Amino acid sequence: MTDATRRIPVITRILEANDRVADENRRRFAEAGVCVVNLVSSPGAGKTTLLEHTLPALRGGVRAGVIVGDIATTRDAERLAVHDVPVVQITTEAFGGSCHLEATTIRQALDALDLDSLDLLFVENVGNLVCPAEFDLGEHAKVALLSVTEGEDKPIKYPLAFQVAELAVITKIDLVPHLRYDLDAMRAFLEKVNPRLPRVEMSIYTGQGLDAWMAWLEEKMARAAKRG
Ligand SMILES: Nc1nc2c(ncn2[C@@H]2O[C@H](COP(=O)(O)OP(=O)(O)O)[C@@H](O)[C@H]2O)c(=O)[nH]1
Ligand SMILES: [Mg+2]
Repeated sequence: MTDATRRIPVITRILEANDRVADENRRRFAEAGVCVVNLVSSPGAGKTTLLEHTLPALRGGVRAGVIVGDIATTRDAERLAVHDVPVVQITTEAFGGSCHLEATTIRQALDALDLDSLDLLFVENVGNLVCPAEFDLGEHAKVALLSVTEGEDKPIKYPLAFQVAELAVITKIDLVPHLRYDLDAMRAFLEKVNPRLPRVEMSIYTGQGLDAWMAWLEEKMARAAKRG
């Protein structure tokens, strides 16, 4: 047996253990009536920026909270805490600098949150388009962000992130005129890896796509509430 073949059963066991805790998290979210949205992307695609603009735009008394994962620093939590919502920062440095959040890390973070007082909980995952896609946290939906500065081909290079996601947010659309970027090629690559994936093309700075994103969130929350 090679090292590589020996590693596969170990990874399977890790994922199975993760899934058990994810189911437990899912039950807790359902009991508390909170909708959980997990944002996944490469570093710098715009997850924190999107949350900075989403939190003040929430209407109808929606009570939101955020769990932020990073390898080091509490910078994102500090950026988000000014919006007067509960923010829990997880720095994975303490767990060997893990490149993703796992269901057990979320379970731990929940100790610092009053779930019953929330309607919507965002998870900003560690910046990485690979591992976060593999781990179920018990969330209602994963959202994959992809910025135009990363190139058109990332959906076919990192297909899993776009296959497990329920929405793709293409960020920094305002930068397209400054790049040699083929929007149609990116759209075709996304279509190839997941033909059913809805897409919002967004610019925080022009406001493009923000209404569509807020509408998607509202629908997701309504559906989560119905499921109970
Ligand atoms: N031009 C442009 N820049 C953006 C947009 N969204 C985010 N950014 C910039 O992208 C950089 C990284 O954003 P950040 O939210 O920290 O990314 P994160 O690592 O995914 O949380 C920041 O300098 C943001 O200002 C956008 O729509 N257009
Ligand atoms: Mg961030």
